[in-house]
Amino acid sequence: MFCDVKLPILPCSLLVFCVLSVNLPAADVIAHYPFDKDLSSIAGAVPEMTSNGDAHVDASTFKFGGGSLAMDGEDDSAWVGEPAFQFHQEDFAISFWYRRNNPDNIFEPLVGHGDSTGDIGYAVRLLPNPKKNEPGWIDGLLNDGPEKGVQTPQPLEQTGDFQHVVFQRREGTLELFLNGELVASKPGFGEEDLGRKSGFSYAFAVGTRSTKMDGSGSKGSFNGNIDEVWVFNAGLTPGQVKALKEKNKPN
Ligand SMILES: [Ca+2]
Ligand SMILES: [Ca+2]
Repeated sequence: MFCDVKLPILPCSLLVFCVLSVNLPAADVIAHYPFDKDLSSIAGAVPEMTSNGDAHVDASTFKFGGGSLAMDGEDDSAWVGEPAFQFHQEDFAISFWYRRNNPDNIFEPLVGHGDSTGDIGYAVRLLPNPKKNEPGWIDGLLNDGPEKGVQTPQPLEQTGDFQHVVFQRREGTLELFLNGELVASKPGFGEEDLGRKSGFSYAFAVGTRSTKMDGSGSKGSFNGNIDEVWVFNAGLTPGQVKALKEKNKPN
């Protein structure tokens, strides 16, 4: 129970409400970036993100709590260089909302840690579909390995509405949830080490990938809005995923 955990670092009533109602294990929350006012996490002892380019918190575009992270697709991103986001063989979960600005059938990075760098990291991104009249893919993967991921078709209405995505490893199985429903899973990844490349360290980044701890090396940029980014060092139950989707929408 949250009250037994006693996390005095959670000042926001939104998080308290969410942790209470979703029954998330608060000790497993590494960060929650609501992007309501700024680039601060309201959970976990992690530093504020830094924005690159024109990326900014836009309070006018999103109803959840008052703001979201807005990016224009050209050199925009936000990142935080913090070891807590580097996983190895443990379970983890990433939860967020995204909305695209245009329906281009192109690659766009969403959220991740050191993607496109080989044996390090995890990522969720949008992939184009070679068949022009069919939707592209939402792709969650480990260590930049195409065979180490799970995919689902992008919703057709994604330029108008925010979509909720959870990508996680739970008891060694990769799982992808779209709008609260489990849409793809693949077992057998409990041994996959996400930090094997010694000497390389990467930041957790939103809207780009391959960003190093000092913010350099960023590749690609998302064109749209991202909101309510959560990172856990544990997998979530289907009920917790659904509750996050339903409850992390304050008026
Ligand atoms: Ca928000
Ligand atoms: Ca820009």
